[in-house]
Amino acid sequence: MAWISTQERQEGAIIYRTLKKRTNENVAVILGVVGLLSLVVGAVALPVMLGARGAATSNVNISGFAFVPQNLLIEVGDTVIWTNNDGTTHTVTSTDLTGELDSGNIGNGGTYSHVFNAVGTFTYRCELHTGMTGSVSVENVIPEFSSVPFVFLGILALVLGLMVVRRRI
Ligand SMILES: [Cu+2]
Repeated sequence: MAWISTQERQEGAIIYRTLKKRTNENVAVILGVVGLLSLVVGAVALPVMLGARGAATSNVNISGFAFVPQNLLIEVGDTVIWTNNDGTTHTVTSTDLTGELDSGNIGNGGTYSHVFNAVGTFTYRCELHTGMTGSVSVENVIPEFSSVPFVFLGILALVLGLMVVRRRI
């Protein structure tokens, strides 16, 4: 083992403390920057997420004694418009317990529209031609982009940064 003088030992301790302090300063700065950036992304993303998807409209064509498409998948708040393109009168009438759909008679060229505000599968048929059946499946709106992880990450990084600073860098 090499002999180390007291002076060298003190110098070594000072260098060590300085390096540690600099490292902590850098870590705090990086965490602070990550935190602020994440909060900015989160703040920008939130309104984008909320406004990204307005209610949509889907169409069902009543043609050739059939609902086309027969099974429709939509999201909550969407509107469905049935248009009767047959020469014959048809109806859009619920066959499930919800009774959600009750168009009455729809003549040639007539339409029936309905807004779906509940999640679930809604089955229906034409009361005049009961072999004509269809369904509308309504699912929850899936956010295309969530700001939640960014806000979470931002707060976490800022808190960690503050903890590093608090430890007297
Ligand atoms: Cu019919």
